[in-house]
Amino acid sequence: MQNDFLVIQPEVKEALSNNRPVVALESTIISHGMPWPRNVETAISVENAVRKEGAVPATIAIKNGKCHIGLSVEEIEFFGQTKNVWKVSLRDMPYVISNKLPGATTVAATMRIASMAGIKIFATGGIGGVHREAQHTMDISADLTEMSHTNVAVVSAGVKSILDIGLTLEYLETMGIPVVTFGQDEFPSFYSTKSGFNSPLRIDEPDAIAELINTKWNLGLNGTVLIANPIQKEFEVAPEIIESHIQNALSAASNNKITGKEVTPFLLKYIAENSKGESLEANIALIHQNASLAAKIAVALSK
Ligand code: PSU
Ligand code: MN
Repeated sequence: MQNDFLVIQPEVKEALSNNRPVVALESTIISHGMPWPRNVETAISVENAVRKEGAVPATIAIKNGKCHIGLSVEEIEFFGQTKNVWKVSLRDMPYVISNKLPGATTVAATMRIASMAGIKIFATGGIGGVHREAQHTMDISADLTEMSHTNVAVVSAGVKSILDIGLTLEYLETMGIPVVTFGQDEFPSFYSTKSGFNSPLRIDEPDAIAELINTKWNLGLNGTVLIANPIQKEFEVAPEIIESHIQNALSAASNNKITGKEVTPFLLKYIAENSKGESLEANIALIHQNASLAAKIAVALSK
């Protein structure tokens, strides 16, 4: 696919033109989701987790007016260390690109750019969703609307309980997005395998997930399939512990009058800084898990 705004790394380009498996990865998590240097170490080792399963990683970010698909180690360092990198969701893309600003892409923007390049699957940690109190704030992530029409499957660790998990699942249903939990009945909540909500679907094999994705698109149904991959037990953080951090983070956000696109990064940073690194370790572990599962599904999709 030709697009003047895309710069595709040669290895990724070659894989795509030979129908070999490629997994897209986002950059907001690098610039806004984790502290340096763990963010850079994680971004690099997550790419290795994708390779280990036989797929090619394509970390996506915006620089010098172009959408970069596949970053060098130097570029990952740049996005990990530079202050004032934009957090780019869909609505920010035209401004950041036309002004040639550096931008780290959210799930929504990463999916869209991946789709422009012809990548079919994307791995992340947590997706955006319907925030708690959204009935008053209208704070619903553009990740959800993007998932309703862009044909890139998404692997995440479920939905963080900074969001309203029940409302997010309702919204996904409204948007016609199949939600599949890998290997268990309950929908996971990022730090925990539990959320109190049943998953709409459960599938235990990556090949069968690939089959579902292909069937959806072959039917002409546009949009993602959301694959929720539960955190491994050894990295789980008890829901009560996380809930108390979230309550504190929400009060701090309200006291500091945090609104709009700053809300999610503020909450994530607050929780990471106040949970003695426990949440950061969980975060890192599950991004690796998600990248491996996405790579297995990518391999199955390319058969
Ligand atoms: N949730 C997480 N970790 C993240 C994000 C969300 O657990 O890093 C990031 C992702 O890039 C996601 C974005 O796409 O935040 C959502 O931001 P917003 O809620 O402003 O749409
Ligand atoms: Mn928002």
